[in-house]
Amino acid sequence: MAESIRPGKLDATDFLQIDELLSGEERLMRNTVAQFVTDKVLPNVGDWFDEGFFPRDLVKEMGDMGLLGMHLTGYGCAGTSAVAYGLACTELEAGDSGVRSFVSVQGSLAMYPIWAFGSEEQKQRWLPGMAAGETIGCFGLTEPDSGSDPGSMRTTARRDGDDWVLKGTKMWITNGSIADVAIIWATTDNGVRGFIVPTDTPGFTANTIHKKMSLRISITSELVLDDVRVPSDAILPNVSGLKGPLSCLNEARFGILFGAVGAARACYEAALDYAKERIQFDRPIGSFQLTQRKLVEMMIGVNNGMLLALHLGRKRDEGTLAAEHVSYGKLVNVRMALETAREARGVLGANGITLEYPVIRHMNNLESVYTYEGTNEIHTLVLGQAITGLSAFS
Ligand code: TGC
Ligand code: FAD
Repeated sequence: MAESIRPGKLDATDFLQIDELLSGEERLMRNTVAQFVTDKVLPNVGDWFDEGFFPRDLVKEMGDMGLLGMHLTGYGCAGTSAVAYGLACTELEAGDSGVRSFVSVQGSLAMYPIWAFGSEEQKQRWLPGMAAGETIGCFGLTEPDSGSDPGSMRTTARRDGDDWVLKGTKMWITNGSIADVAIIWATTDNGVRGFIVPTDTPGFTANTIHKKMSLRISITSELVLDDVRVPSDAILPNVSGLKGPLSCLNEARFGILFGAVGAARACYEAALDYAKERIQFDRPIGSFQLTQRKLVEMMIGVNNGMLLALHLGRKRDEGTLAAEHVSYGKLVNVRMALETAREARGVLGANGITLEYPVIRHMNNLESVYTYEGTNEIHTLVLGQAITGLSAFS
């Protein structure tokens, strides 16, 4: 039997010492991304959010660091483990969900379908530039009247000679107005198919969506496809049906279930620091029982969220992760992060509503994260179906 259990001197953030479960290589990579966020994101992110500014200069830097399509192999991609990809998402989202969103969309939603379902020529043509951050991609699945139910999409692709002609509107598309290439999902006579569409193709327009109160450093756009003509080799040859886009979503949702822990951690740490220094009634507010309960709940959420993410990440690397596990992680960790952000906002009092502190920025961002990549309700129904065998989607 080991030595008796004694009180320990524990880290306020990594309370469960989850760091011990990471390899040296994973810790090194995590620390490198954390340093990048500290140096390049945190000093300006409040202003970027205020101004609705996307820091495009970071794209090339993230490419140089191997963060774009990092879990893919070959074609200039870093080929890291799933856990390493997840940990990078945690650190990026501790900076801002918009930075993690860029990386998710570029790597998991734009590069992954080419990597998984594209021809060799398509992979050679697109992936190296995308991995380097020289070519920006976006993913067009959602439409104005087709969100949670992408099977109801109206965008069509019809054959005309050797070409395909795409018509329809995509909505809420991350990176849309800055993308060089769009992965567009459209219905054909043979079901849903994916198309690689250069955004300078005649008939393709991207309109930036303004007045967002969430993900303000991320570009979100409407894409209009007005008889966009692409050659026969623009179609992704190796997948048909909704499982094509839904497989891409598994990859991006995996990044989010790690990423959300980063946003939650940033909010918890801001609240903890504040609670130790803010004096009311002649005492730090952190000395009040009600405040301590809030901080403890946040700390538990962050630690449990990281354990869950790491467990799912290890399963991904072993090849035993199911899509329903990803739904579990996205549902639980995003909900935890949003609850943590709201609680932290309260602990900061009036200061909690300003961009001088990170909390309200994360809180507002997480409202989008709660909705995109499958809403809280959709993932609940995925789990409901998994445990009952009964579908409640419609
Ligand atoms: P259903 O009939 O169940 O399935 C149709 C086909 O798809 C397969 N499938 C999956 N394949 C891979 N991964 C999954 N997770 C899959 N789920 C289902 C299924 O086996 C079937 O294949 P086959 O071969 O039999 O044809 O489909 P359904 O129409 O009932 O829909 C199920 C539902 C509701 C879960 C799905 O539509 C869904 O996930 N809806 C949510 C839509 C969504 O998440 N949209 C996200 C858009 S992209 C985005 O938000 C980017 S945000 C930017 C950022 O990440 O930062
Ligand atoms: P709806 O589907 O209309 O849902 C509205 C409400 O009804 C939700 O609460 C939902 O959970 C609930 N609901 C729907 N169906 C059911 C049901 N069967 N049972 C119970 N409740 C239900 N999409 C892309 O394709 N590419 C992108 O890059 C992208 N980026 C995005 C970026 C941002 C900032 C945002 C906010 C969204 C983005 N999206 C993107 C779109 C996103 O995926 C959708 O918003 C999401 O899938 C939900 O669709 P919806 O907004 O149309 O809501």
